[in-house]
Amino acid sequence: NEQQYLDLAKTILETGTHKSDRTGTGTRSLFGAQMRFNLQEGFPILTTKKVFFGLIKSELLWFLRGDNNIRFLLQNNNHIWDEWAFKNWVTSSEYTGPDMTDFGLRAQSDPEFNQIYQEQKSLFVDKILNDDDFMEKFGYIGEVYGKLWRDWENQDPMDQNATLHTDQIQNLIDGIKTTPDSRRLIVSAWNAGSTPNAPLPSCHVLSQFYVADGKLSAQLYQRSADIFLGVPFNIASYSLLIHMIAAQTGYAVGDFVHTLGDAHIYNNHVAQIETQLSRPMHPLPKLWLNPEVKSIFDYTMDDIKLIDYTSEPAIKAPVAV
Ligand code: THF
Repeated sequence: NEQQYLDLAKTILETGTHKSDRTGTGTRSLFGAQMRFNLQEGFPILTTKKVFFGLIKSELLWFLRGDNNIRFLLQNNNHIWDEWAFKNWVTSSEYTGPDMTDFGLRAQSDPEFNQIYQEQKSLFVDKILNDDDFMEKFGYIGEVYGKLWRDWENQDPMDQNATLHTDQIQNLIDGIKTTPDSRRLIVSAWNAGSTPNAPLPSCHVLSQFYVADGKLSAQLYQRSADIFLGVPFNIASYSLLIHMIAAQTGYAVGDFVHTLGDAHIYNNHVAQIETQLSRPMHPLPKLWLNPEVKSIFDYTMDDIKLIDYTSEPAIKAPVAV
């Protein structure tokens, strides 16, 4: 439950190594940690701060569509991936607007720049929503999650001229139904040939599903874990995925095991997490899934609901780009 998250955050604050990072923000970091959430005890969304479940739903539905273009997210008012597509745009030769070098860092320290940046970003968002050619070219976030989950492409080792297309989610569902004891119920979001060139290579790299005692569990290996902003989303997202797959394969829900590689708290999230650590927890909500939905790929926003979610207020923090 939530206490494990709070304990981990406290351990990183107290014992984490001061470590610089790609974004130039600076972190306290610890390598290797694990949390285990028993999904029978309630739905593990944090209650010590408000976590926006609508954003988690639309992001997961976006992955399940096999969609790697942010337009769907924008149509659902979800802006958590904007920065990555925006980065592609402003570093392309077609961009002729004001200089956006290091926009993530500069937006935090320079209010004048931040205004120009916000303007450019909202122009960008409008264009992704309304211009199909622009969307095709600059809404794409690379060979990560959705694309790899639903349509992993590789050359057929038996036939040089053929390309294989693999739907890992369909294979996972079929595998759970036909061979629940299998130790190969794996979904990979890391294609060594292409993923490292994405604007942001997948953070949740690999998950394994497991069936025992009539319950479906899953473990995620996450290579890089932004404890304050990302991890609360990742916990809820994978727990929701387990619920959905369990519903589609006829199992009850078991555990979500969350294994972290570089588990870090950004220096500009320290005050926020300290506030959070001082707050009380609330009882966990329950998840409702529409029982009429007969395929993992048919869920819509309205088919997924949290019941009785009460939490402490949201806490704002800048996302490192
Ligand atoms: N980049 C970084 N630095 N951390 C991440 O966790 C992360 N992600 C995804 C891609 N890049 C990342 C995006 N996931 C928020 C939450 C999840 C994200 C990105 C941002 C966020 O800012 N959440 C706010 C609310 C935002 C809003 O209302 O629009 C929050 O308070 O929770 C790891 O998957």
